[in-house]
Amino acid sequence: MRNFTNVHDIGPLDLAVKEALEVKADRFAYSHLGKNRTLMMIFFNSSLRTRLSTQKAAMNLGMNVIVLDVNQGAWKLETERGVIMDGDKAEHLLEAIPVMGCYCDVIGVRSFAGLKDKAEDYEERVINQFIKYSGRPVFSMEAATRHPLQSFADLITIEEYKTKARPKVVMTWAPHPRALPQAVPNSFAEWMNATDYDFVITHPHGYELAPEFVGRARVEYDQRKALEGADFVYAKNWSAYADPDYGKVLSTDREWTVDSEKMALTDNAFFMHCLPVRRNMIVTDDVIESERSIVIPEAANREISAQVVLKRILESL
Ligand code: AN0
Ligand code: CP
Repeated sequence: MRNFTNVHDIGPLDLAVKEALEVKADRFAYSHLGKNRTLMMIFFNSSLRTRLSTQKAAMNLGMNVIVLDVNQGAWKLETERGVIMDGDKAEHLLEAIPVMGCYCDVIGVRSFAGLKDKAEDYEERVINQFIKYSGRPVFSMEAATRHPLQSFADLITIEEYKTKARPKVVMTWAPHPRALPQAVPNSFAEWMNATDYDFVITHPHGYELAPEFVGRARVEYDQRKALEGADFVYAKNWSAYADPDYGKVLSTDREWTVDSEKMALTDNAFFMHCLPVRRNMIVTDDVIESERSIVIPEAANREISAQVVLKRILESL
């Protein structure tokens, strides 16, 4: 595998999960694979899990790691070609990217959607420029439209906890005060659609995701109805995708918060969230603290998904 930006890059999911469980059982089995190889992680946005888990995964493989927070200490980068650079941006991405490529063997990039220009976001301009100009394998640490390391960890987690061959997985929108990208829900839907699970999406009117991500999922606007009999509840906020409201917060209705009354409608479902989560907006304290909450094991699996991806990239060098 050279680049990793979406579900298709990882190949058959059964094999990917099998490899993940092997890595998890012995995470130092490939500790020579990354010897004298350098991972560079570039963050245009904040992170806790992705930063720590990806660095840990690289260390498990014996890699050296360089982390750059572009907004803390690096020159401000221009991303548009043709701009007369007489403003506050001292360097262009078109020089910065190949320079970064000189100092490493693999590049991870986090660059969220700007949520202003849908076409620009959905063309994935930033990560695609890294792929084009860095000369190195590139993987997404959450790009504008997808967060595949998260979705892969989510899949591993569901496979570990499921008790039915074909569980019912419900992704529910939940309220949040700020406008968030669609990357996590898009990506989760993309990965769930590549399984044979019973997959349902529920959200208020106006929060429809792009049809290419909704795919074969059933969309149910009544959250309570959607949750009936669920085996996994995957909560997430996202901003509107549809025009003319792209990137907007249309509702902060706490009627959509996941609470114990909603969880009681499920088949004793596990509660999942990618984190960071706003308590008592997305989910109540009692649900996230309950025995059925698997948000911590889910986060722990981020190390594993990152390690499988890095392992495969290293194997292809
Ligand atoms: C980000 C998002 O929703 O895409 C990152 C989640 C992993 N969340 C926030 O900005 C709160
Ligand atoms: N879930 C996730 O990607 O978390 P961070 O934003 O903290 O990396």
